[in-house]
Amino acid sequence: MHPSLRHFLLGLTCLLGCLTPTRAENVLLSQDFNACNNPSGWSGLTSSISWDVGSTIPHPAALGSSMNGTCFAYFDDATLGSTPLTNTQSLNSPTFDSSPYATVMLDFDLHFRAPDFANAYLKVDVYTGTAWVQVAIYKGQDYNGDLFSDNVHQSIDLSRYRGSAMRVRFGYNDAGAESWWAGIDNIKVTGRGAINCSAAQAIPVDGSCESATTASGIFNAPAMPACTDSAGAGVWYSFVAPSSAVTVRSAAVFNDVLTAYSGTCGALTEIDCINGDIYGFGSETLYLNGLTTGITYYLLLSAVQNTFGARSGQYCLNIQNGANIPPLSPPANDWCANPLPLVVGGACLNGDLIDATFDGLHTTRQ
Ligand SMILES: [Ca+2]
Ligand SMILES: [Ca+2]
Ligand SMILES: [Ca+2]
Repeated sequence: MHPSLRHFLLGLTCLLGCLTPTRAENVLLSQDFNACNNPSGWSGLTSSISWDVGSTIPHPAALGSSMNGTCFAYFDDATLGSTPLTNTQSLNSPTFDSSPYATVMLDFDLHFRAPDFANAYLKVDVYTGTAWVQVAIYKGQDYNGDLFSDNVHQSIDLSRYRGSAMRVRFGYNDAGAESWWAGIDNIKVTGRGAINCSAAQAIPVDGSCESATTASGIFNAPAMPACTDSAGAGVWYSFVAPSSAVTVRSAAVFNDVLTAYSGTCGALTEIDCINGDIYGFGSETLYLNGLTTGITYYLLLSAVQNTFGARSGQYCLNIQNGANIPPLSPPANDWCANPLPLVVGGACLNGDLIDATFDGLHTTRQ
């Protein structure tokens, strides 16, 4: 069997095993409002007609309900009455740096009551460093009921807007009416999959499969890896060698390439690289030997760009202690000397090709 088939099967196994992967996160912004005051760095909480922080809101129709019993940020348009808001009232986050990460996610819990006022809305914007861009809007229905205890978790991909001066804001607009209210809690922005060596994510050896999504068009490496002539969508990881040998395995929706480096980010030395599955049907496995125990090494997972298929996307990566993990386990009839007998007229014979080796003989017609 061609080695690429084995890689494919191993990759498929990894993908299946990656259904509950780890998502080692870098927390770029986190706010739960549990201090019950205006958090440092946030704006839009200081005027009489603004967002506020509390464990419930003043208006009696809210029945003293809370999102989860802790303080949260809210806009209480019911208490403000029928006077229209002059502008969308925004709750603004401080600035954070999301530029080193391929995957940037915004998570928060949302309550929004507005079914009687179809044009009232709550929107979420992100600041790219040069402009505000709307990434979500909620209007025309409750999220997810009348009371603050009726709230929903939201997860929004901000990756395409990454930048060194990112901000998020939550804007409330009453559509010129006496509308209801909105609540926000547990705001978190996380980054995964470093696009620069300097932000490389440290992953444990013998840990779970590390999963994220690469960024199309971004490849920051000192040189083209030796085993390919095409590379993009690179993400960086680091690990500390537990012994002289480890096995690195990746599986991706794109044609992946694995490259290992020693040294430091400013002075990297490529020590090995693999693109054994050159068409990207399966996965890659990189066996590293001759490592120094206790030393940090770097890994670059990148995508071939000049063949068919995806140029970027989701992947899973893990490292195991020891070389050649798992060892080959070919079927009993791997070699011509140990054939399984086929009986003419007999039952269908079942088997598999997993870990079978190639004898080197080709058929004359293909
Ligand atoms: Ca809270
Ligand atoms: Ca109003
Ligand atoms: Ca490949």
